[in-house]
Order: sequence, then structure tokens, then C-alpha cells
Amino acid sequence: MILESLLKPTQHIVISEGILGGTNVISSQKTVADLKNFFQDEAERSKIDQQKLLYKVQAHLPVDEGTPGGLFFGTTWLQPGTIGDEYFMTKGHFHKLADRGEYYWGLKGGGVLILMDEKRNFRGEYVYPGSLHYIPGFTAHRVANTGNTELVFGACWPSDAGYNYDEIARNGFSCRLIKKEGKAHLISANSRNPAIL
Ligand code: M6P
Ligand code: ZN
Repeated sequence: MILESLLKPTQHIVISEGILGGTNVISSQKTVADLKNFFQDEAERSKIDQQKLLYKVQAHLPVDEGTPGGLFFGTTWLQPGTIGDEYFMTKGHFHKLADRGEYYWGLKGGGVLILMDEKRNFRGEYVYPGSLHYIPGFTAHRVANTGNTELVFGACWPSDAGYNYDEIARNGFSCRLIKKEGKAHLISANSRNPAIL
């Protein structure tokens, strides 16, 4: 009787893999088709199997999107590979409420977190199992997989952050993560190379 208020958690996580279970967990995925115009070499992207999986996301959404004060928690599985010389990457976004921050952390594989502020200044941080990244507000974020295996990373963000994909779709990031002589290089984008939705 005394133990009645001790409850089993509604959620669980396979801690090393990031796999989420329990209530209110949603899954989504992005294919090569979904990243039309996001890579520098659009001609190459268009030649690849359009249904090929680039990444999948699981997220625990305990409250409605837009609710102030809550948190969302997710995992992303990003496949290895390149399009032209550019590594497979997530779309990347600013937040709709632009001042909202986010945490990312590396779980498996290796890559780079690409960050760009509102003045289009960019920087990259290595992602690896155990890396922890604080993404400040007003900062677009995208992850690229530079390894030969799946890159898995976790994320936690405010439930009212929302997504602003438009800015990236219009102007892209000011940098690209490319493979040159087998190594990753973060280079300034030579053109704005707008990604038209
Ligand atoms: C992380 C979080 C999610 C995001 C996902 C994929 O898990 O930041 O909010 O949706 O990465 O990134 P994107 O939405 O930019 O494709
Ligand atoms: Zn975000």
C-alpha cells in the first residue's frame, strides 16, 4: 500500500543506442528525395536512389509542440556516405522561436556538428561517443556523418522551440563539410547555393 505512488517510468531508453520506448514516441525519416537542393552537387543527388534512407529520428514529445516550458528528447540515426564530396547530413534548422537553445550529444560513430549564427558565421564541433554540444539560441545546427558507420546522436530541446527550415532552404549554410583526400574539411560555401523547396 505504501508503495502505491512509486511508479514505473512511462519512458525508457537503450542508453548506448539511443533507442526510445514508451508513450508519445514518434518516428520519422528523411530520404535522398527529402534533401533535394540541400547538397552542393544537386545533379549527383538526383542520380541516387531517391528512396535511399539518409536518417531517421525518434522523439519523445510529452506535450504538444509549441507548449512553453516543456522539453523534447530525441535520437537521430544518420547513415554514412557522400553526395559528390559532401558528407551525408541532416537538413539543419534555426528554431522558430529563434532564441531557444538545444543540447546534442554523440552516441555512436563520428561526425561534425555544423553551427551557423544569424550573421552566417560558422564553426564545427567533432561529434563522437561522449561528445556533448550546447547549441545556443539564434544558431542553426546540422550534423554530418564523416565515418563509415551509422552516426547516432541524441538531442534535447524546448517544446516551444519549433523549426525554421525556411532560412536554410533559401540561403543554405555558409559552409560545407567535404571529404578531401579521405579527410573532413569545413569550408566556406563558394556560393549561396540556395536549396529551393
Ligand atoms: C535532432 C533534433 C530534432 C531534429 C533532428 C533532425 O534529433 O534537433 O529536432 O528534427 O535532429 O534534424 P533536422 O530537423 O534538421 O533534419
Ligand atoms: Zn533544433
